Amino acid sequence: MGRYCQLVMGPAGSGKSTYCQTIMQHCEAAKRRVHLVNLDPAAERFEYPPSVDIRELITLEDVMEELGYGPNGGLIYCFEFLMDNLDWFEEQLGDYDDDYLILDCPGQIELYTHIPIMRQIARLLQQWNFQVVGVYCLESQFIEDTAKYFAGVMSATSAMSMLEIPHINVMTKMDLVSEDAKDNMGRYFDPDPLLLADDANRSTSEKFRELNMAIANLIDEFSMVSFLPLNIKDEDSVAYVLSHADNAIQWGEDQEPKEPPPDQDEGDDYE
Ligand SMILES: Nc1nc2c(ncn2[C@@H]2O[C@H](COP(=O)(O)OP(=O)(O)O)[C@@H](O)[C@H]2O)c(=O)[nH]1
Ligand SMILES: [Mg+2]
Repeated sequence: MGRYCQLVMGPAGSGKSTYCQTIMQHCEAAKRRVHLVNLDPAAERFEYPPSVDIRELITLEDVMEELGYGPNGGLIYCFEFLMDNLDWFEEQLGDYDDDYLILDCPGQIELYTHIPIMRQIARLLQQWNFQVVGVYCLESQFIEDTAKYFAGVMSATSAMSMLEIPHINVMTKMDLVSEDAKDNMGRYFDPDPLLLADDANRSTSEKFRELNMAIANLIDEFSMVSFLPLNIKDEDSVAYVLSHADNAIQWGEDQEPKEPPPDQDEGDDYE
C-alpha cells in the first residue's frame, strides 16, 4: 500500500484536533485503517488514542515546570528535543510501514514560519517514504471580515510555501455558519480579487486601498486559496475533504479492490 500521511496544521483553536478525530471516526465507520499521531506536546485528551504520541517523549508541561520556560519557548524546546531524538520518532513510525497516518500538529505559527521545524518534519517524513499532504485548517470565523481572511490566507500561504508539499486548505467549523452567511461565502472559497478588495476597502481606511488590491491580486494569481468547507456534522462534507487529501497524495483507486493491485511504483510522483 505504501506510506501516506496528512500533516494537519493551522492556528491554535482552528479545529485541527477535531478534524483529526473526525477523520478517524469517518475512516473507522468506513472500515478504513488510519492511525493518529499526536505531535502536540501540550495536547490534553483524545477520543481516539494516538498510536504515536510525542508526549511519550516529552510534554510541554514538564518542560515548563522543570526548565521554567513559557508556553512558546517550551514548545520550541520540545521540538528541538524531538529533532535530537529522531531515532525515537523513526522507530515509532516504523511500526506503520504500510499505513495512512494523520498527524495532529500544534498551532503555534512560529513552527511554520520563523523556525522551519514543520518543514524539517515534512522532509523527514518524505525521506521515510511517506507521501505527505499538508492540511491547513482555518476556522470559518476567519471569513467574518476580509481583513481577518487576508491574515488567515497569509498564514496558510506561508505554511504552503515553507513546506513545499502538496497542500489543501480546509475551512473548519462550517456547522457554526448560518445558512444566509453560507450563501455569501462562495467568494471566499474561490475568491474573486475585485470583490475581495472591495470588501476589504469597506472596512479599512483609504490608505490601504492599494495594499488591499495587491493582496487580493496575489491571492488570485497564485490560486493560493481555495478552501474546502468542512462541516463535521455532515458525512458527505467529511468524505469530500478526505477525498481531496487522498487525491493530493494519490491514495485511492488501487486501495479499494479486493484483488491485489498490480505492482506499481509508488515513488514520489504526486506532483
Ligand atoms: N462547532 C464546532 N466546534 C468545533 C469544530 N472544530 C473544533 N471545534 C471547537 O473548537 C475548539 C478548538 O478545537 P480543536 O480541535 O481543539 O482545535 P486545535 O487547537 O486546532 O486542535 C474546541 O472547543 C472544539 O470543540 C467544528 O467543526 N464545529
Ligand atoms: Mg489540537
